[in-house]
Amino acid sequence: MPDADIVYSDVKFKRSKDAGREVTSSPDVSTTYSDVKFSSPSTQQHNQRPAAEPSPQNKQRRGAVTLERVLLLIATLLLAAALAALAAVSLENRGTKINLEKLQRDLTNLTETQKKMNELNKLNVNPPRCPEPTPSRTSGHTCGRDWEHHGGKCYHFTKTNLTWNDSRERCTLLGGHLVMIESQEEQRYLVNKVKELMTTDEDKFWIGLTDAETENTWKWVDGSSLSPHLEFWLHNEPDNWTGQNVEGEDCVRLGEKGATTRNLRYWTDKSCTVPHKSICEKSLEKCTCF
Ligand SMILES: [Ca+2]
Ligand SMILES: [Ca+2]
Repeated sequence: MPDADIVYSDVKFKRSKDAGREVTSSPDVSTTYSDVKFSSPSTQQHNQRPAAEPSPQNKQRRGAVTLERVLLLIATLLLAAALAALAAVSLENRGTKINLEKLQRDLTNLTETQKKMNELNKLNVNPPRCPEPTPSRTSGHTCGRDWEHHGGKCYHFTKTNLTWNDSRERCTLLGGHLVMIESQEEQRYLVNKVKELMTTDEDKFWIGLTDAETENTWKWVDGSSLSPHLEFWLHNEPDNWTGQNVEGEDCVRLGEKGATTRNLRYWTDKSCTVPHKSICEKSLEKCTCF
Protein backbone atom coordinates (compact mmCIF):
# COMPACT_ATOMS: atom_id res chain seq x y z
CA MET A 1 0.00 0.00 0.00
CA PRO A 2 1.48 3.33 -0.99
CA ASP A 3 1.87 5.95 1.61
CA ALA A 4 -0.47 8.26 -0.24
CA ASP A 5 -3.24 9.53 1.93
CA ILE A 6 -6.78 8.77 1.08
CA VAL A 7 -9.29 11.53 1.60
CA TYR A 8 -12.94 11.21 1.13
CA SER A 9 -14.41 14.48 0.18
CA ASP A 10 -18.03 15.35 0.17
CA VAL A 11 -20.11 13.83 -2.59
CA LYS A 12 -23.10 15.87 -3.63
CA PHE A 13 -26.10 14.72 -5.55
CA LYS A 14 -28.31 17.38 -7.11
CA ARG A 15 -32.02 16.74 -7.04
CA SER A 16 -34.36 17.97 -9.82
CA LYS A 17 -38.06 17.98 -10.39
CA ASP A 18 -39.54 16.80 -13.63
CA ALA A 19 -43.20 17.27 -14.48
CA GLY A 20 -44.24 16.99 -10.96
CA ARG A 21 -42.22 13.77 -10.34
CA GLU A 22 -39.43 13.67 -8.00
CA VAL A 23 -36.25 12.13 -9.31
CA THR A 24 -34.06 10.63 -6.64
CA SER A 25 -30.85 10.89 -8.44
CA SER A 26 -29.37 11.09 -11.81
CA PRO A 27 -25.81 10.64 -12.91
CA ASP A 28 -26.05 13.33 -15.39
CA VAL A 29 -27.00 15.89 -12.89
CA SER A 30 -23.91 17.63 -11.77
CA THR A 31 -22.27 14.92 -9.76
CA THR A 32 -18.85 15.87 -8.55
CA TYR A 33 -16.13 13.69 -7.18
CA SER A 34 -13.21 15.30 -5.64
CA ASP A 35 -9.76 13.85 -5.19
CA VAL A 36 -9.60 10.62 -3.33
CA LYS A 37 -6.57 9.93 -1.26
CA PHE A 38 -5.62 7.18 1.13
CA SER A 39 -4.08 8.14 4.39
CA SER A 40 -1.84 6.16 6.73
CA PRO A 41 -3.25 4.73 9.91
CA SER A 42 -1.54 7.40 11.91
CA THR A 43 -3.08 9.97 9.77
CA GLN A 44 -6.41 8.18 10.09
CA GLN A 45 -6.18 8.32 13.80
CA HIS A 46 -5.17 11.92 13.60
CA ASN A 47 -8.01 12.64 11.34
CA GLN A 48 -10.57 10.70 13.30
CA ARG A 49 -13.07 12.82 14.93
CA PRO A 50 -13.15 12.68 18.69
CA ALA A 51 -15.87 10.44 20.12
CA ALA A 52 -18.96 12.16 21.04
CA GLU A 53 -19.28 12.98 24.72
CA PRO A 54 -21.66 10.51 26.49
CA SER A 55 -24.91 11.92 27.37
CA PRO A 56 -25.94 12.29 31.04
CA GLN A 57 -28.37 9.40 30.56
CA ASN A 58 -25.59 7.19 29.25
CA LYS A 59 -23.38 8.27 32.13
CA GLN A 60 -26.14 7.38 34.61
CA ARG A 61 -26.72 4.03 32.91
CA ARG A 62 -23.00 3.19 32.97
CA GLY A 63 -22.83 4.12 36.63
CA ALA A 64 -25.75 1.86 37.39
CA VAL A 65 -24.14 -1.05 35.49
CA THR A 66 -20.86 -0.57 37.35
CA LEU A 67 -22.68 -0.59 40.70
CA GLU A 68 -24.54 -3.74 39.74
CA ARG A 69 -21.26 -5.43 38.85
CA VAL A 70 -19.72 -4.44 42.17
CA LEU A 71 -22.73 -5.71 44.05
CA LEU A 72 -22.67 -8.95 42.05
CA LEU A 73 -18.96 -9.37 42.82
CA ILE A 74 -19.56 -8.80 46.54
CA ALA A 75 -22.45 -11.25 46.52
CA THR A 76 -20.25 -13.83 44.77
CA LEU A 77 -17.49 -13.35 47.32
CA LEU A 78 -19.95 -13.66 50.19
CA LEU A 79 -21.41 -16.82 48.67
CA ALA A 80 -17.92 -18.31 48.28
CA ALA A 81 -17.09 -17.44 51.87
CA ALA A 82 -20.34 -18.99 53.06
CA LEU A 83 -19.61 -22.19 51.11
CA ALA A 84 -16.10 -22.37 52.57
CA ALA A 85 -17.46 -21.89 56.08
CA LEU A 86 -20.09 -24.55 55.45
CA ALA A 87 -17.43 -26.98 54.25
CA ALA A 88 -15.31 -26.28 57.33
CA VAL A 89 -18.27 -26.86 59.64
CA SER A 90 -19.09 -30.07 57.78
CA LEU A 91 -15.53 -31.36 58.24
CA GLU A 92 -15.57 -30.38 61.90
CA ASN A 93 -18.87 -32.20 62.40
CA ARG A 94 -17.46 -35.27 60.71
CA GLY A 95 -14.43 -35.25 63.01
CA THR A 96 -16.68 -34.79 66.00
CA LYS A 97 -18.82 -37.71 64.87
CA ILE A 98 -15.74 -39.95 64.56
CA ASN A 99 -14.55 -38.94 68.03
CA LEU A 100 -18.01 -39.56 69.44
CA GLU A 101 -18.10 -43.07 67.97
CA LYS A 102 -14.66 -43.81 69.45
CA LEU A 103 -15.79 -42.56 72.85
CA GLN A 104 -18.87 -44.78 72.63
CA ARG A 105 -16.69 -47.81 71.88
CA ASP A 106 -14.37 -46.96 74.78
CA LEU A 107 -17.37 -46.57 77.05
CA THR A 108 -18.67 -49.97 75.97
CA ASN A 109 -15.28 -51.57 76.71
CA LEU A 110 -15.12 -49.85 80.10
CA THR A 111 -18.59 -51.10 80.90
CA GLU A 112 -17.61 -54.67 80.04
CA THR A 113 -14.45 -54.34 82.12
CA GLN A 114 -16.47 -52.98 85.04
CA LYS A 115 -18.86 -55.95 84.81
CA LYS A 116 -15.94 -58.38 84.92
CA MET A 117 -14.40 -56.55 87.87
CA ASN A 118 -17.71 -56.66 89.71
CA GLU A 119 -17.93 -60.40 89.11
CA LEU A 120 -14.38 -60.86 90.39
CA ASN A 121 -15.15 -58.72 93.44
CA LYS A 122 -18.15 -60.91 94.20
CA LEU A 123 -15.90 -63.97 94.07
CA ASN A 124 -13.40 -62.32 96.41
CA VAL A 125 -16.09 -61.23 98.85
CA ASN A 126 -17.42 -64.79 99.10
CA PRO A 127 -14.38 -67.12 98.90
CA PRO A 128 -15.11 -70.82 98.90
CA ARG A 129 -15.30 -72.57 102.23
CA CYS A 130 -12.41 -74.69 103.33
CA PRO A 131 -13.11 -78.40 102.83
CA GLU A 132 -13.41 -80.75 105.75
CA PRO A 133 -10.06 -81.74 107.32
CA THR A 134 -8.41 -84.74 105.66
CA PRO A 135 -4.88 -86.17 105.88
CA SER A 136 -3.79 -83.58 103.29
CA ARG A 137 -5.42 -80.65 105.07
CA THR A 138 -5.31 -79.11 108.51
CA SER A 139 -7.54 -76.53 110.09
CA GLY A 140 -6.75 -73.12 108.63
CA HIS A 141 -4.21 -74.53 106.19
CA THR A 142 -4.27 -76.50 102.98
CA CYS A 143 -1.80 -78.13 100.64
CA GLY A 144 -3.92 -77.62 97.55
CA ARG A 145 -4.99 -80.01 94.85
CA ASP A 146 -2.70 -82.99 94.04
CA TRP A 147 -0.60 -82.38 97.19
CA GLU A 148 -0.60 -84.56 100.29
CA HIS A 149 -0.07 -83.26 103.79
CA HIS A 150 2.26 -85.01 106.24
CA GLY A 151 4.01 -83.71 109.34
CA GLY A 152 3.33 -80.08 108.57
CA LYS A 153 4.64 -80.33 104.99
CA CYS A 154 3.02 -80.87 101.60
CA TYR A 155 4.20 -83.51 99.14
CA HIS A 156 3.47 -83.99 95.47
CA PHE A 157 4.39 -87.26 93.72
CA THR A 158 4.75 -86.59 90.00
CA LYS A 159 3.54 -89.03 87.36
CA THR A 160 5.87 -87.88 84.59
CA ASN A 161 9.40 -89.15 84.04
CA LEU A 162 11.88 -86.26 83.71
CA THR A 163 15.61 -85.72 84.16
CA TRP A 164 16.73 -84.55 87.56
CA ASN A 165 17.17 -80.94 86.43
CA ASP A 166 13.78 -80.88 84.69
CA SER A 167 12.17 -82.42 87.75
CA ARG A 168 13.75 -79.75 89.93
CA GLU A 169 12.38 -77.02 87.62
CA ARG A 170 8.92 -78.58 87.59
CA CYS A 171 8.75 -78.61 91.39
CA THR A 172 9.74 -74.94 91.40
CA LEU A 173 6.97 -74.14 88.93
CA LEU A 174 4.51 -75.90 91.22
CA GLY A 175 5.55 -73.62 94.08
CA GLY A 176 7.86 -76.04 95.88
CA HIS A 177 11.19 -77.81 95.45
CA LEU A 178 12.55 -81.35 95.16
CA VAL A 179 12.03 -82.98 98.53
CA MET A 180 14.70 -82.53 101.26
CA ILE A 181 14.55 -85.39 103.79
CA GLU A 182 15.35 -84.12 107.26
CA SER A 183 14.21 -86.88 109.62
CA GLN A 184 13.78 -90.65 109.88
CA GLU A 185 10.05 -90.16 110.21
CA GLU A 186 9.94 -88.22 106.94
CA GLN A 187 12.06 -90.92 105.23
CA ARG A 188 9.70 -93.61 106.51
CA TYR A 189 6.63 -91.81 105.23
CA LEU A 190 8.20 -91.35 101.77
CA VAL A 191 9.46 -94.93 101.53
CA ASN A 192 5.97 -96.25 102.21
CA LYS A 193 4.34 -93.81 99.77
CA VAL A 194 6.78 -94.58 96.95
CA LYS A 195 6.45 -98.33 97.51
CA GLU A 196 2.73 -98.00 96.87
CA LEU A 197 3.22 -95.88 93.75
CA MET A 198 6.00 -97.90 92.08
CA THR A 199 4.94 -100.10 89.16
CA THR A 200 8.38 -101.61 88.33
CA ASP A 201 11.69 -102.03 90.13
CA GLU A 202 13.16 -99.05 88.25
CA ASP A 203 10.10 -96.87 88.79
CA LYS A 204 11.96 -94.76 91.35
CA PHE A 205 11.60 -91.05 92.36
CA TRP A 206 14.15 -88.21 92.28
CA ILE A 207 14.83 -86.39 95.57
CA GLY A 208 16.62 -83.06 96.04
CA LEU A 209 20.12 -84.37 96.74
CA THR A 210 23.15 -84.07 94.38
CA ASP A 211 26.96 -84.05 94.29
CA ALA A 212 27.13 -82.48 90.80
CA GLU A 213 29.10 -79.51 92.15
CA THR A 214 31.81 -81.54 93.93
CA GLU A 215 32.07 -85.29 93.63
CA ASN A 216 30.99 -87.11 96.81
CA THR A 217 30.04 -83.84 98.52
CA TRP A 218 26.27 -84.18 98.77
CA LYS A 219 24.07 -81.14 99.08
CA TRP A 220 20.37 -80.55 99.17
CA VAL A 221 18.72 -78.26 96.63
CA ASP A 222 18.72 -75.37 99.11
CA GLY A 223 22.54 -75.61 99.35
CA SER A 224 22.61 -77.24 102.78
CA SER A 225 24.97 -80.18 103.32
CA LEU A 226 23.78 -83.74 103.90
CA SER A 227 23.88 -84.63 107.57
CA PRO A 228 25.89 -87.86 108.23
CA HIS A 229 23.16 -88.81 110.74
CA LEU A 230 20.43 -88.63 108.13
CA GLU A 231 21.86 -90.66 105.29
CA PHE A 232 19.71 -93.47 103.85
CA TRP A 233 21.95 -95.02 101.16
CA LEU A 234 21.23 -98.49 99.87
CA HIS A 235 23.96 -101.08 100.37
CA ASN A 236 27.09 -100.26 98.28
CA GLU A 237 25.70 -96.82 97.34
CA PRO A 238 26.65 -94.20 96.34
CA ASP A 239 29.07 -95.75 93.85
CA ASN A 240 29.22 -93.05 91.14
CA TRP A 241 28.91 -95.80 88.53
CA THR A 242 30.15 -94.76 85.06
CA GLY A 243 28.76 -97.78 83.14
CA GLN A 244 25.74 -95.81 81.96
CA ASN A 245 27.23 -92.30 81.91
CA VAL A 246 30.98 -91.59 81.83
CA GLU A 247 30.35 -88.58 84.04
CA GLY A 248 29.20 -90.91 86.79
CA GLU A 249 26.14 -90.59 89.01
CA ASP A 250 25.47 -87.23 90.68
CA CYS A 251 21.76 -87.33 91.52
CA VAL A 252 19.79 -89.34 94.08
CA ARG A 253 16.61 -91.33 93.64
CA LEU A 254 14.39 -93.09 96.19
CA GLY A 255 12.37 -96.28 95.97
CA GLU A 256 12.24 -100.00 96.48
CA LYS A 257 9.21 -102.13 95.70
CA GLY A 258 9.91 -104.61 98.45
CA ALA A 259 10.89 -101.94 100.99
CA THR A 260 10.26 -102.56 104.69
CA THR A 261 9.95 -99.92 107.35
CA ARG A 262 12.63 -101.65 109.38
CA ASN A 263 15.21 -100.77 106.72
CA LEU A 264 14.92 -97.20 105.49
CA ARG A 265 18.06 -97.28 103.33
CA TYR A 266 16.67 -96.96 99.83
CA TRP A 267 18.72 -94.15 98.27
CA THR A 268 20.79 -94.78 95.16
CA ASP A 269 22.89 -92.34 93.14
CA LYS A 270 22.08 -92.30 89.43
CA SER A 271 23.00 -90.40 86.25
CA CYS A 272 21.05 -87.14 86.39
CA THR A 273 20.01 -87.53 82.73
CA VAL A 274 17.93 -90.63 83.37
CA PRO A 275 14.18 -89.78 83.38
CA HIS A 276 12.36 -90.55 86.60
CA LYS A 277 9.34 -89.49 88.55
CA SER A 278 10.02 -87.16 91.45
CA ILE A 279 8.81 -85.93 94.84
CA CYS A 280 8.09 -82.21 95.32
CA GLU A 281 7.78 -80.60 98.74
CA LYS A 282 6.36 -77.27 99.93
CA SER A 283 5.07 -75.62 103.10
CA LEU A 284 1.40 -75.48 104.04
CA GLU A 285 -0.58 -72.60 102.56
CA LYS A 286 -2.81 -70.49 104.74
CA CYS A 287 -6.51 -70.99 104.12
CA THR A 288 -9.22 -68.53 105.18
CA CYS A 289 -12.08 -70.58 106.59
CA PHE A 290 -15.66 -69.59 107.49
CA1 LIG B 1 28.44 -88.64 92.16
CA1 LIG C 1 24.69 -95.60 92.20
